[in-house]
Parts: sequence; C-alpha cells; structure tokens
Amino acid sequence: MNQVSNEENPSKLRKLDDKNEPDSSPVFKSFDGFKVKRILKENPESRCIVVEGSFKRDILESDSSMSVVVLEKTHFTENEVNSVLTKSTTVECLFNNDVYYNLLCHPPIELNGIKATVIHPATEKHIEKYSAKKSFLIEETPLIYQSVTLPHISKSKFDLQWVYNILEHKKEADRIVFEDLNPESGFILLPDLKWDCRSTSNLYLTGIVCKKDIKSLRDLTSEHLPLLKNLLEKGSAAITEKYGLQKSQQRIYLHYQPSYYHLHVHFTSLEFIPPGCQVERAHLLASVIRNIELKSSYYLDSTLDFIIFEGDPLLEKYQHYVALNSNGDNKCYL
Ligand code: M7G
Repeated sequence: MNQVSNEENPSKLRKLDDKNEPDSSPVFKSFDGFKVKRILKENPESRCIVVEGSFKRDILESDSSMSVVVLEKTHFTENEVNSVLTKSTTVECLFNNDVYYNLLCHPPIELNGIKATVIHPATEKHIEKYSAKKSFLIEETPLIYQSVTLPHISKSKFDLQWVYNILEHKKEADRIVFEDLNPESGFILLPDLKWDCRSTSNLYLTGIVCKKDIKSLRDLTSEHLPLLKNLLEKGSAAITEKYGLQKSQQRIYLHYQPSYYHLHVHFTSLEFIPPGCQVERAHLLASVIRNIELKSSYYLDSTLDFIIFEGDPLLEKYQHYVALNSNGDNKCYL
C-alpha cells in the first residue's frame, strides 16, 4: 500500500494555481444541528452509510432543501497504523479466549477521520441514486436506445454543471493531475469525488473529455479513436508518473449507463473493487477501442446490457415498451 505524497510534484504534469472563483456555495464547518431524516443505504463491507437529512440553517430558515451525506470510514495508511499502535490509543477488551482477543481501540482524534461526501441541496434524483434498491438487467437494442433511453436521458439527465466547472477551471483546478486541452482529443484528469487521495490502494481518478457532445459509450465511433487512445495512453502515463501505478495496475473503464451524460473515463487501482466496476456496468477502455477498430459502428449497432434500479422512471418505460412490443420475443429480461 502506497501513501499519496503531499509534496509538490516535480514532474512536467500540469499543476495549476488555484483558480477557484469565489462563489455562493455554503461552507460546511460542522454538522451542528443536522437532522437525520432516514438512512438511505448502508454497506458494512465498505464501512459506508448514506443518510438523507437537513442542515440546521435550512431547518431554521424553513428552507425545505434536503441533503445527502455519505459517511465512510477511511482507509488506513502505513503512517497512521504506526501512530495508532502506540500508548496514545486507549484499548477496551471486548472478548478473550485463549490466544484470541477482540479489542475496541480509541485512537487520538486526528487518526479518527471519516470521509463525508455532502450533496446539498440534493434533488429527488440524487436521493434516488443513493438509496438501496432492487436491481434489474436491461438488454438495450439500438432500437430501444433510440425509442426509450435517448428521449428519457435528453429530458431527465443529471445536471452537468460540476463537469463544466472543471473544464473551465472554475472548480477543482488545484486537483488537476493532467490536462490536454485539445478541443477534439483533450481531457482533464483529476481525483474522483469518491477518492480521499490518502492511499493508492483505493486510487480513483476521472478523465473528463473536453468535447461536450459525446453523451456515452453509445455515441462512440472510429471518429473518436484519437480521443480514446489519448485518454488511455496519456491518462495512464500521468497516473504512473504521479502515483507510481503502472498501466497494467490500473483499471480504466467507462460506465454504461453513466449517471452523467458527458463522456468521462474511470481510472482505478486494479486492487480496488469500487462500486460500478462489475461486468454489468463497466466497459474496459482498451476493449472499447479494439471493438471500434473492428467496426466503427460497433456501439451504435450493438445490444448493450446494463443494470437499472427499482424506482428509476426509465425502468417503467422499458417495461411499458416491452409490453407493447414483446410478441414473445422479449429483448429485455423484465
Ligand atoms: P458515472 O459513471 O457518470 O456515474 O461517473 P456514477 O457516479 O454512478 O459512477 C461519474 C463519476 O464522476 C463518478 O465516479 C463520480 O464519483 C464522479 N463525480 C461526480 N461528481 C459530482 C464529481 C465532482 O464534483 N468532482 C469530481 N472530481 N468527481 C465527481
């Protein structure tokens, strides 16, 4: 496990001054008076819980806006382990049998950090996205994409403001690891919202393309090969240079369906199994390139499988489409 160094990166990689503009986003300094409405999801494996609730300020100002808070116990780094296993940690013995001991340890406060991701104000769609739900597989033919998925995503996709803020250097400029601003083949690579940047064992970066008219994997053709190859080669090389992970130690993939319909690529450590890297959602960028090299219209013509969750209005639309068009030859597993 490698810790991420805070030292200035001496490489050629772009390290921008913080060009973040002052804006009206609230500054969160504490959770004083935060009211938990309900638990949306919890995952004991990833030591993570997702809560819907409201901040005191919003309750007092009778602003009805809700927030989503994701709380995650952070990864241990080698330094921290050395500091935890000292006399400054108090230890409670919960259980002992022969040579086996269960201890509850209380390390000093600075070693007890929890990563909190706050979405505020959160829309119904955010709350939906972060809630636990049953899942279903969809077999999306090109016709179903054109008739159901495309009209739906054109109307109800997530706001892309955060993406444009990054592309315009208005936000997260100081976090950029690499950028190539060529309007056709360029992209910006930076740590993903999900990564706390403390250790490379859960390394997670996102490469956001400069071009604004590529919604997803479905739109890709041979016209985009220079862009895709650039992402694969320059993105992985920047990660090798900054974090020491070889290309063969990186999982580089696209989601289908994505949550945000502006083309972006996920770069994670191969050792780390993040949500969304399963076969029903992840498409390795290297395979995508090879498929398009075989046939330019591969992703326009293919039936693509993906996962969809209960409560997603798109699921109802697929069910409705299948009911109208099935004739015993269903193209969905619904
Ligand atoms: P996706 O495949 O569209 O959806 O990936 P997913 O969120 O269901 O995986 C979008 C990626 O962008 C995810 O990995 C998010 O964690 C990441 N992301 C989302 N937002 C709002 C931000 C942000 O504001 N900054 C950064 N750096 N990453 C974000």
